[in-house]
Amino acid sequence: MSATQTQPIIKAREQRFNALQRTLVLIKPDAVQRGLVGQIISRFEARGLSLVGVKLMQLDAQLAGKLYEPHFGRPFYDGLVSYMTSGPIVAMCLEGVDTITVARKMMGATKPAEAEPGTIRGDFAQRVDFNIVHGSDSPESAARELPIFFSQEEMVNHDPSYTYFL
Ligand code: IDP
Ligand code: MG
Repeated sequence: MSATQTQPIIKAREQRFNALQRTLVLIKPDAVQRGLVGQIISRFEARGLSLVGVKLMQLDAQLAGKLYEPHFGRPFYDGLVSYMTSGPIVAMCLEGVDTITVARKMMGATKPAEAEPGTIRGDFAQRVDFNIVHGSDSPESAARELPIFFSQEEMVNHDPSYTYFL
């Protein structure tokens, strides 16, 4: 039997996984400043979530306010907007199976003191007001948040070969 005959037919990614989901993940200004971008992206790549959009950008108060609109009026809101506009961030659109839940679990609890070791916040952060990453918390949030950061054209459909094994 030739090698090619032992290979199962590789169907399109959407056919292999019937529940592909996209989410927004942000690497916040403190993490960019601390040089953690590569390590954070590596974790998502290693988990098999595919990067379909990525950009470095500087948020202004209007854009940060749009992202955190649900938190408007909270005591930490003004500080949160200052934090998010204090330097560049890296915005990512990640795609995979159950991506929203997987990315949130990988990030760990909002308060880093409660985040398990092995999670991004549990390994790299100490304070809730500098908790280094953002991830959409539900399909509804992802649908609201992704267009704030990415146009349709900026999210690139592709099929990384390694996902064949995941
Ligand atoms: P999440 O980022 O884990 O989804 P949320 O409750 O949605 O957490 O809060 C949004 C962001 O607001 C947090 O990631 C953190 O940066 C900030 N934040 C939340 N609670 C506090 C607080 O008590 N003090 C300061 N900042 C906070
Ligand atoms: Mg949230």
